Amino acid sequence: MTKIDEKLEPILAEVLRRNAGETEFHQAVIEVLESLGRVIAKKPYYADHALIERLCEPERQIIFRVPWVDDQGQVQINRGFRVQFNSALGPYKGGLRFHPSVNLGIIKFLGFEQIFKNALTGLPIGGGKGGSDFNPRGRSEGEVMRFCQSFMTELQRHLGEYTDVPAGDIGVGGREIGYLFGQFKRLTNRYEAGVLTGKGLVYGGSRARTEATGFGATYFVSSMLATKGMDFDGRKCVVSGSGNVAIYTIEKIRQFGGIVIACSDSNGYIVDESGIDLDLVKEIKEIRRERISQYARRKGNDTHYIEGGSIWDVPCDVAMPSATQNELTGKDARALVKNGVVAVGEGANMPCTPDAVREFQGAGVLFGPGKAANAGGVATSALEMQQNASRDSWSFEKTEERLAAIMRNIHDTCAETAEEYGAPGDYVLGANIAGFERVAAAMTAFGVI
Ligand code: NDP
Ligand code: 2IT
Repeated sequence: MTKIDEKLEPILAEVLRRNAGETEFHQAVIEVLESLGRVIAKKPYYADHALIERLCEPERQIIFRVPWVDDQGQVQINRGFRVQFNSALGPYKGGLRFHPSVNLGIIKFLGFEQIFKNALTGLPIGGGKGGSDFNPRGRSEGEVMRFCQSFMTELQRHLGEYTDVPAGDIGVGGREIGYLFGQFKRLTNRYEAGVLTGKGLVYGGSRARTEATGFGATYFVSSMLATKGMDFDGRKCVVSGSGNVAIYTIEKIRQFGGIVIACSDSNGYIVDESGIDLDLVKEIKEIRRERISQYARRKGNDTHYIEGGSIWDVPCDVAMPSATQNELTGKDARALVKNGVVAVGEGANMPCTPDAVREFQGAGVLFGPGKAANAGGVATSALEMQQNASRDSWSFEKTEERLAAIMRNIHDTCAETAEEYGAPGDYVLGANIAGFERVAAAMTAFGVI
């Protein structure tokens, strides 16, 4: 187990004490602090003026009531969150998650990760995250719309293209962004397109934003494979989830010649040895909003649906966890290693437990952490902001080219930083340190704020 540097121990103790019970937030902070020992050994001034303590404390945390009326006329109450974590590099930027599991600790872990991820993109965006414990599953169009309107009625006073720019995450896709933008525009009487990203193409969205996270994660893994003289061609891949990130990961892997044989949702997973039929997944998930079990029912014969169980028991060369945090445990990692996995790229945020990451790194498996591997989504959000600011709209090709270049750059920066700090091949360390150094340099310039 990596040890926290003794200078950082009291900082961690204070984070744990002050944010009691927020286990995912603790997990995210511990991972970053484990990497920072090497930075402050070389550049001790980054520990001055309580810089690291300030980095671990959000600049602002907003929690609000979201009342709305369901189709039966009953009043429902949810809780809304926005954690504006760090604005050293630009306006707070990060998604909104609507899922019943959402609580302050989860939003804080996501916001904290977002600081370093956004810094790695090299684009001018700070870190934030928000969401609600609202469960969109089984809700009608009208209920989702009324919820989004009520949520934005409060949130709008905290947003702005130079202040805070939300986007989607779990449970928030194009439909929800449309309702949120509509309500923002109505309440403020401003067509401020740069206040949200992930918008529809007809009202200021960017081409390739929908695809960006999955495409970007696949580019990142492709760069990792290339360092070992390997590529995706002919390789068996497993991608967990079947939402936005998973779908476009599957699409890009297929374009690169790989074969995705399994994907999942929170109920179970499907295995299709002949390669997942992506059009069918898109129809089931994006249009009909049904369960992934429908895939096996519709496809028949050679396809299996396994209720519960672990998708990581399916032997593969490349694994891309793209559903949610802590979905891949140490036991799952051991199964993957035993079955010969060569690369793991985190499409989701923190999907691998610390135990799992240790297993992969110990076994010499190429491991791309989420804050680097899945940064293509937020990077393309920043490109959407750029297009909005210049009232321009780029082609798909131009936008994807920019995305591919950004992902290559993130890969190389992580690899070079890991090398510079004496841990070649450790993308976790490389990502944490490279992200930190950018944010820390700006925070230092601003003095104590
Ligand atoms: P979606 O809502 O589109 O899809 C989420 C998928 O993950 C669904 O298949 C869902 O299954 C599954 N899932 C969600 N929660 C759980 C859970 N508790 N247990 C098991 N499966 C679960 O979300 P996205 O694809 O946008 O997000 C997936 C991950 O990628 C998240 O970690 C998100 O933070 C991260 N991410 C997203 C980005 C984006 O641009 N959208 C950018 C970078 C990272 P079910 O339908 O059964 O709930
Ligand atoms: O986790 C993430 O990076 C996202 N959900 C995307 C955030 C964004 O602002 O595009």
